[in-house]
Amino acid sequence: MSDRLRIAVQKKGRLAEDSFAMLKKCGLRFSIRGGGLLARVKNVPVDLLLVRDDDIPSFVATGAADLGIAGENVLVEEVLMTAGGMDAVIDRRLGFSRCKLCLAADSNGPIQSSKDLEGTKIATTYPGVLGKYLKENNIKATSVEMKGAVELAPSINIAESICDLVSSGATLEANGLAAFETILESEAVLIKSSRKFSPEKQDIYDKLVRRIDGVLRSADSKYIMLNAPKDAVAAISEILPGSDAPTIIPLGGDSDLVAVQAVCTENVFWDTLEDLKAAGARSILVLPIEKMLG
Ligand code: PRT
Ligand code: ZN
Repeated sequence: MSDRLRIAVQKKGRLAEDSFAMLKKCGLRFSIRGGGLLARVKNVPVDLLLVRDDDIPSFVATGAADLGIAGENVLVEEVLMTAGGMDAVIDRRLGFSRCKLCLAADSNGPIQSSKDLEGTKIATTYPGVLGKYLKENNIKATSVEMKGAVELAPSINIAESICDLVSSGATLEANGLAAFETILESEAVLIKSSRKFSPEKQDIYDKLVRRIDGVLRSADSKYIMLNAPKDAVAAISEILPGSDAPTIIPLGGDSDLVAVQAVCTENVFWDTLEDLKAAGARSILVLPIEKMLG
């Protein structure tokens, strides 16, 4: 058995580019070319299995892959649609490919809330998640499974409403539809099974997830540098969002001023900068952080 860690990722589609970008930020060097099923990472013992997103949870569950990157929507759907469930769970949320699975209908039609769904037909590519929602909410409606172009279903009288993924909302709007309920919020997730890795694979996994966590943390983190009078440092430290004790450096020449530097792990907004200025901070710089290893 190979001691290379195998990660199933979407070959082509909405998730693919961001999944590759995330792995590259983790320092993995690889190139995706041609129609190959496997891409070998050059500098780390990892192989990428390039597949359709719907297959990723079952590849992880059966051991064809050690890890997978897929939409939470796909994981939840595949688990619900597999008799007896599936040995695949979320290991980490990855923060990209955010979308919502929504119920939507004609913006001027008779269906304006989930109460109006009783006795109607709902078109979807997510019969598992929709079925669970209907059951839990005790709504008797028929789900009509489609493979795509769900947003067209109401206009061609296949169903009165739809249950589909929404990100910007432009597709719904272009089809005269409006979302009236969100039944699942989704983002890309790292998927794992409960099987134990060999010590070699565990080692590769530990290193990889440490880097993923670093990439996730640095995405929102900023490095703040500013000058301030010594007696304003305590007030300024209070305002810095999500930072540990800042580094205080005396400034040559002017004995009253110090330089304050800190890593902020939460978003730094213009409001925060204005608050810092009001507390006495000057020459405030906010810098992006590329990598972080705790
Ligand atoms: O070929 P393969 O099976 O691998 O890909 P696929 O065609 O099944 O999936 P793909 O590439 O379209 O999407 C992959 C994953 O991206 C999904 O499972 C979600 O987790 C995530 N994602 C994020 C989205 C969207 N946003 C999204 N907007 N997936 C699909 N959409 C579609 C939606 O179905 C609708 O048709 O985009 C349209 C709506 O977009 P807006 O921006 O107009 O609202
Ligand atoms: Zn798919």
